[in-house]
Amino acid sequence: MDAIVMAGGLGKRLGMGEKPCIKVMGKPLICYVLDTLEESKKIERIFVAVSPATPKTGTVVLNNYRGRIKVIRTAGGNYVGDMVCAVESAGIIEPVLIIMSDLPLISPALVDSIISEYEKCGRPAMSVHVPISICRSLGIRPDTVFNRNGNLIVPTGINILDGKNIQQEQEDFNLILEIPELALNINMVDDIKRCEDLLK
Ligand SMILES: Nc1nc2c(ncn2[C@@H]2O[C@H](COP(=O)(O)OP(=O)(O)O)[C@@H](O)[C@H]2O)c(=O)[nH]1
Ligand SMILES: [Mg+2]
Repeated sequence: MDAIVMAGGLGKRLGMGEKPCIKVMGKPLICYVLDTLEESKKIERIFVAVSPATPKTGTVVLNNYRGRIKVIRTAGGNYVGDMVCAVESAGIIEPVLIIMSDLPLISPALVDSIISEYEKCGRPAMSVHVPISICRSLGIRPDTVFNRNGNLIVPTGINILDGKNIQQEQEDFNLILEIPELALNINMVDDIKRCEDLLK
């Protein structure tokens, strides 16, 4: 399966410039997810969707992953629109993993197990969530919460969609995993410390 890393956000909440390039334990944030994807057995091609808000990120990717990872320039300011544009410009007509650049704790084994769950779920699309209890135990206040049959779940920023119907709404399976590493994305300055503690 191919993967697209979304990396064209404004990073306003963090306020440290281009978020995918900030250093976490000396390494650019986006490199955590890129290294993980390169090590995942089930991932084939990797693309990064940057925007005019993240020019440096494109350079970091091109310099560190010469020829192995492609950079796609999207318009920015519209996550879903940019995602559709990235899938189309990559020419992907199969299921594709869409992941955010600010998830440094995900392991290759976790990516592979998410893809295995997708292969079993029987739906064209799958979105990965954590129960809200995981966020609470880490002291994180989530941006978005959904109520699924009385259970509160939080989207993690990992989706699989069918590339050939990327313009259409797709029937979505909610995969809910009780894995703290999925809950921690870097949005605020405090999240960097939380992350470094878990990486150590
Ligand atoms: N290409 C693209 N990426 C985006 C867009 N919005 C957010 N992203 C990326 O998606 C990830 C998650 O977004 P979020 O945490 O809201 O990022 P923020 O806007 O930079 O705080 C980050 O890696 C962003 O760079 C967008 O409009 N276009
Ligand atoms: Mg985020």
